[in-house]
Amino acid sequence: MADTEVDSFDAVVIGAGFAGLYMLHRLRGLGLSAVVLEQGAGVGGTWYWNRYPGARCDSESYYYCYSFDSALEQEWTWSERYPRQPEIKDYLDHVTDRFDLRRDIRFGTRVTGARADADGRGWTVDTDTDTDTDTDTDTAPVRCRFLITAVGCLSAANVPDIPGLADFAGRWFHTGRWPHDGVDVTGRRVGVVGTGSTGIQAIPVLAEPASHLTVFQRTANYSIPARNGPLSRAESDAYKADYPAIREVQAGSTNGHPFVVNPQSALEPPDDERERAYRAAWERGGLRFRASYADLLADEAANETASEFIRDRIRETVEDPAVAETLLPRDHGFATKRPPIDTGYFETYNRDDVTLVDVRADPIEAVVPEGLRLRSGTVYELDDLVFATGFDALTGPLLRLDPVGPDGTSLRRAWAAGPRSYLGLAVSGFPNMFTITGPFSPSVLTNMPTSIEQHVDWIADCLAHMRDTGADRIEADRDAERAWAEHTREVSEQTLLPRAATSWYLGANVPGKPRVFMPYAGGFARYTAACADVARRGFEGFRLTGSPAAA
Ligand code: N01
Repeated sequence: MADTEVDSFDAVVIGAGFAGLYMLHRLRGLGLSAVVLEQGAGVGGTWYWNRYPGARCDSESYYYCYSFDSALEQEWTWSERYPRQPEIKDYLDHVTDRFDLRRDIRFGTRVTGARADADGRGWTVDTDTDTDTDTDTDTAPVRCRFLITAVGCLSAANVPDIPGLADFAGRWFHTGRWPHDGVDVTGRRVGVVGTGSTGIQAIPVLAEPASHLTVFQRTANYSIPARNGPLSRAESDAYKADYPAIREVQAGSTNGHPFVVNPQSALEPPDDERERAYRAAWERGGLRFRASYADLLADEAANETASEFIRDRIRETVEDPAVAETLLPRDHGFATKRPPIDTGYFETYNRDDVTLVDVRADPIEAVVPEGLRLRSGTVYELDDLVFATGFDALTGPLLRLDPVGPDGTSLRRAWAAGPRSYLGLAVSGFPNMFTITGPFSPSVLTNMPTSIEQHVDWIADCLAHMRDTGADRIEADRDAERAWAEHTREVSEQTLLPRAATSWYLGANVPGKPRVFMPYAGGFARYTAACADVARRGFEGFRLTGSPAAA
């Protein structure tokens, strides 16, 4: 295509994961023209890229899915309690075809920049083709009235800047960019750096074929058994019959999960009764453990009861007391960092061919051709090195796009001291731009599809309102944005969440990143009510203006 040809749309959506697909569906419903630009060769977003061994969702399958179409809910049947990556990808492919979305998605198209028009009424989006596809795609810029980012919160891989990586003689991988044709580690010496949700999922699976697995742990973590298993026909049918009630509980919840939190304090019941409650939650498994008591994330003493219960399970499971001791999390309370769930994680350390290395005590100093060298000089010889080191979360994916507002200010400059956003949906200085699950929205503290649907519906309602009122420019007010940032800070400080010093919620995992607690911790239902209120008041806190030409 000639460089001068520029396609123009009402909306450009960046990313074809859960968010981008549903956004496209809603835009079409409004009669707007739209295109989705997607770097990968297929749909899925997170579930396109994260193909590491053991990749599986920590939310249960019956609610880790869309709720917007009841026929879709009824026709799709999940095979396991927690869906594996390929099954979620299959589900999203099914949704894409069922709603005929594919024809408006440009795969293999990476957005390299976006510039607002001087009047703030449109955007020019620059693209490039990516090597991950052999599709011959358009690299000319694309024009649009509205720019909608659906880039996810955990898509910018964080590979630690360890000296010597380029000289490593073996293979190295980041879990979030796992090769699509898989990696055979049979008979090889594998090292895993990182014990977050990803590492905890991957470690037991990698330990099986590897000749030896060495885990480099900087921060010990809590984990609850997933208790995964096949979903029977009867269980699936029961969920399907119950969907209206399930969705109602999710809508009124703190985390977008269909769990009712026990309103009692963990400090109220006698010790033996609390122990029984924790044991029952441990046996049931999964993230629902957090719902055992109301104040687990609000009161340190309450939290310590759950933290110590889990430490006891680690002591009980891991046979070598010295290894168990190293695995005990002591520098943060349970669930103040995102709690992983697992299948056989702590049990893996009972294998003779698995070694745990405490890199808090003896930090990683360099990658050397034969493996990893610690500060003490000890070298661990490795054939494969796996970085399960997480992401530049929430702000990272948006800063990599680095849109530039009408006055020439880039997002990177606007957010130099940390992100600012109104409702997590829009940024002052960046008119006609919406950020699905942006910083200061509940996003990563919730079941993502639930938050995504709420955001997309809100944006669609906003665009319908603009259409109906003749507005063609919308921008968040700086004052409304400041007030929202202050509210976000206040609600987070009512919890223990900001106290976990190494948390990626705070940006602490990326050297030099400003320390700001980024997700909205006031609860999903409270957030939803705030967004609905803003809309009801005519999109209070936004400046909406009509086109001078149309006036
Ligand atoms: O990443 P993480 P993740 N040297 O940042 C360590 C979601 N998720 O990919 O804690 C040594 O949590 C780091 O140590 P520390 C979920 O929301 C969802 O595991 O910073 N170690 C930590 O142990 C999750 O929370 C599913 O001290 C280094 C680990 O690497 C989020 O993704 C499944 C290091 C990174 O843990 C991120 O999880 C999996 C260094 N230089 C993940 N740098 C679902 O089921 C980092 N670490 C939906």
